[in-house]
Amino acid sequence: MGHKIAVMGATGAVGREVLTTLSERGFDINDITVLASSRSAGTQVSFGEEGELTVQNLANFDFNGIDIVLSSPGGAVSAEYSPKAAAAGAVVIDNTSHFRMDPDVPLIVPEVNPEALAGYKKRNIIANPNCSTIQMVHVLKPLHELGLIKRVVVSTYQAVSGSGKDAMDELFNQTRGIFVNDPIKKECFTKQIAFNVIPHIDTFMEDGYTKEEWKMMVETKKILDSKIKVTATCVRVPVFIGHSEAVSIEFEKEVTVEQAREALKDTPGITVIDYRQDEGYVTPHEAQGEDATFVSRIRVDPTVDNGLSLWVVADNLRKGAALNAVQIAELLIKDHLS
Ligand code: A2P
Ligand code: 11C
Repeated sequence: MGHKIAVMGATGAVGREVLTTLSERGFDINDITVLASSRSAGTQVSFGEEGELTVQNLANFDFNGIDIVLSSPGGAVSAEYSPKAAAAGAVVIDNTSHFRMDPDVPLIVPEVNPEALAGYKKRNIIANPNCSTIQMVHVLKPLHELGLIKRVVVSTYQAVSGSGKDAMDELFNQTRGIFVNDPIKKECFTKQIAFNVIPHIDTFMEDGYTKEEWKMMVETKKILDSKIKVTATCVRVPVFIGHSEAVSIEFEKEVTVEQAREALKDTPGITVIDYRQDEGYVTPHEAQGEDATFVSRIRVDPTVDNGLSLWVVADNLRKGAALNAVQIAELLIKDHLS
């Protein structure tokens, strides 16, 4: 038995993490194909203990016979190839923003809305939410069940890996360049990212929000509850891996800090580390390489009725991308493909 898997964008920051996650979780694989652009066709990527896999050119690949495609080659490439893979009979789990708001494509965080997965048959495509949305809705879900969330105000501190492998190189090269007095090159980011923060992720929209901020608003509604209002400010910070979020939540009913803490502790995949003392909270440095969504700094927001504020950190390449996608694949197999 086992499943025939293709990983699209396998040489990228998320694609490599998908391979690591599949291997670490002992995913039931019969055959695995790794796909990327013609630039890297013929090169190798490592796959756990199993060794190296040779990258194939996505443009020439025939998806017939593939059961599941895990896709992270960027929105434009996914827009072209995910429907082709789906038409050939594969179920595509897409990590780009391209299909997320399509009403015929479920947008899934397994701990939050697993029931929505059944809708995948309309297009054979399932969307993985934006990384900053995933970790937030993971935390909001048990709190919504406690007190009905009305409004969320979130500020993010997002790692450069959210923008891909070239962006990670840009942070490294700028940081090094500043020490050795080399010229600063800006390719992935509009401003210098080394020793700086940039309040601009993805493109600007007409209303002044960025698309990253818009994604947090609309994806939260699609995944959790269309009545929840979200306002977001998304900021890129000079961290390689791990997105952090300062989240203030306004509820219909009172939710105490103790109730929130207990509900979060009981939620699969969430780890609460909240000691109100030096080092009694999680930073991206500790979250890197971990599967959990971490919650710290839970406290009352006294500026609204029924308000709580908290700090959320997760590895954006794992729970924010690869892990969530692999969890969706596991759920798909358990509930629909076996
Ligand atoms: P390649 O390494 O050959 O460029 P990241 O998000 O980290 O930048 O990674 C993007 C991933 O998507 C890489 O695996 C990249 O492959 C792949 N990719 C980018 N453009 C294409 C394309 N036109 N066809 C297939 N894969 C692509
Ligand atoms: C970032 N959240 O940190 C983005 C990356 O919509 O899939 C994911 C972009 C997306 O830059």
